[in-house]
Amino acid sequence: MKSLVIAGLFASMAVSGVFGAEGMDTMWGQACVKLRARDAKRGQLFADGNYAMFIHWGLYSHLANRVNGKTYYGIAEWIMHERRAGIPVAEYKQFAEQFNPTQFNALEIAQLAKDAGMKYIVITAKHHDGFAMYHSKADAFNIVDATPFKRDPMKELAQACQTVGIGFGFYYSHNQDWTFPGGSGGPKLDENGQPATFDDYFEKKCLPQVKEITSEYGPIELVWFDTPDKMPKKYVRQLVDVVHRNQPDTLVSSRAGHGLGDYQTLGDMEVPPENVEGLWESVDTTNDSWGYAWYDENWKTPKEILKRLIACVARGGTYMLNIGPGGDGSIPERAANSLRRSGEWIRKYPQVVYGTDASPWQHALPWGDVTVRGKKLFLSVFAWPATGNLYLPGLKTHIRSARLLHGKEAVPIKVQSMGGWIKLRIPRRAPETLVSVIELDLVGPPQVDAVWGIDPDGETEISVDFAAVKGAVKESRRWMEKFGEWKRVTQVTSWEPNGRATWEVDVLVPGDCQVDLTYAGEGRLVWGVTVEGGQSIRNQQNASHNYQRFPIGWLHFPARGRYQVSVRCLEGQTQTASLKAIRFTPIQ
Ligand code: FHN
Repeated sequence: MKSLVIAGLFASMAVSGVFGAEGMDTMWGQACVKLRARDAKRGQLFADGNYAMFIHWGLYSHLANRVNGKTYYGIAEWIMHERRAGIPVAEYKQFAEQFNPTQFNALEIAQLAKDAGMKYIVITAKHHDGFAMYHSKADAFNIVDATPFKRDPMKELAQACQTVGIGFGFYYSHNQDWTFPGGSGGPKLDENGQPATFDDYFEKKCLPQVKEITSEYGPIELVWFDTPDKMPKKYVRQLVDVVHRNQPDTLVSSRAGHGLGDYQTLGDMEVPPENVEGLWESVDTTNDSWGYAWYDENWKTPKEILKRLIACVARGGTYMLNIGPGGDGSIPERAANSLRRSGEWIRKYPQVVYGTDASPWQHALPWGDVTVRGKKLFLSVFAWPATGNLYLPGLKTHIRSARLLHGKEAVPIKVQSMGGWIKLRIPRRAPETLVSVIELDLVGPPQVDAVWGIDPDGETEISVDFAAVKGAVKESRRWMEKFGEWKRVTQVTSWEPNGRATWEVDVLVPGDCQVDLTYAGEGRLVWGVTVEGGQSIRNQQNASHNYQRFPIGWLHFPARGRYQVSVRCLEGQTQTASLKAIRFTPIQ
């Protein structure tokens, strides 16, 4: 259903390093990709299945982020790297002798993905540590030749995916290989003490292995290359050609590098605030790490999984959610439970997720999000208003009918049009504990005025992504919360004396609103908020190095209609003050 005409240019705002840009994101490569008409068949995978399972599983899973009794916090598959435990190559390789994942059960994993509502699995054939999780003839550092396990779990999983009827694909670290001489980050000398080049690694290991994974495991939906960094284009070209030659219907991730991928992968763990054009995916994980970390119990709840999945689908993309099986091959039970529970919901409301188009509002709404199928809108309500009203701003197309869904049952609900808004009369209690769904049947394809409306009954938070900025700098910023755990925001910073961020908002119910600002900064800051042609307020509040919400005061909207609301940073360390969002809460 999604358009295959790709613009594919990733928003190229500056990536600033206020908290210390740690560089890993720069390894993701040029994200600009263009799906060509001849690739339309490949693009179909994303059009039909917006949800997939990512699996990081390797020798690192056996270490689980603990070496010699010391725990390392961050993404566990990097444990051997010098920025983590710094395990010498020979020592790391020896761990293979202890790696015996006897609890691995391919059918159980494939069935879990299916129960979760996922349409295909992408698993690490080889991560940066160079250890192949399949039987590679090109290099003996693999799970069949180097461990007591002796089985090829990738053969078993490829088969299991066919059995349960989902797709299968491989992750392959093509540039970084920390154990093979000449690989990026790998030993500089070969086994004979001779200097090793990237070409050696490429010819002896990388290219033959990519040939293996694309020719010995049946049909592959996707090959997910990662962190191309400075890998020369000629190598990437060869790999992409091999994939397409061996598997003409296979998609290649943009992290192949040099714009040679078929579709765009956003930054790790990134759910974009605005619709993104073209064919894209977001990759995320069920806790904080990709690979198994013994301490990591920070699981996403079933509701959080659904919110992030629906947000990606509503922004026009695909969501791939990771699990990290343990060193024994078992799936962490809490991850499995969250996936199953969210999967039950998807089975009840498949029309919300699969084969849908992006929200015509282009962004989330205060209470949830919207997906589209032809003339039908699906309103996924994450925060059910207890007032009995749900407000929808800016819908211009006439509604033929509105129904509150409860599985296969549907209860008609009343619709009232007022001042360009729709008011839906809903029960005070949500029918679903996770996410309730309202279906709107329209007389034609949805036409929407995508201006932000201030919800009369709840909180409306609007990020600076949607603000026009003058005399200050709007920039995208990424940082690692823990090693490898990426966060991204858009912020407005470096305020000049007249600098301002301005939002257009639509007000349905006149009156007072509490205004809060979310920002980071230093010391105390004085902020001003002004309604053009109306009231101005100002206040001094503290600041924190991390984004926090602070109350500013009450602001008056005298009548129904459109307003320009501007924020300025008036006093204090205005150069480092970094505004993330404004929030309006009508005073009842
Ligand atoms: O370095 C890898 C990381 O270990 C993990 O595989 C993620 C998944 O997107 N990709 C790289 C960092 O972006």
